[in-house]
Amino acid sequence: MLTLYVKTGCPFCAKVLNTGKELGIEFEEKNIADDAVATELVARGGKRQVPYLVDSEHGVEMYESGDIIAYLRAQYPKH
Ligand SMILES: N[C@@H](CCC(=O)N[C@@H](CS)C(=O)NCC(=O)O)C(=O)O
Repeated sequence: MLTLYVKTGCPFCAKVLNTGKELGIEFEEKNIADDAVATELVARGGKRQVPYLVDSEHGVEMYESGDIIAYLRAQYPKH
């Protein structure tokens, strides 16, 4: 399962979501507009910054849109 923490209007999040669309990946999106989600993100990753990816299948979690996109392309290439 792939979870992506996002924020409405965040261009870095949009870049990751567009790459996901291109690769045919579905994310569970969690929006930090909800304070409980923002608190969950900080507890999980250590800071309030989106996008933040959680790939529970592979035990991978990361910030930084460029790193997330590179990871998705490597781990989930389009078939
Ligand atoms: N270098 C980061 C920049 C991410 C960034 O600046 N995210 C902003 C939203 S666009 C953020 O998390 N701001 C904190 C907040 O909105 O609370 C990336 O490429 O992912």
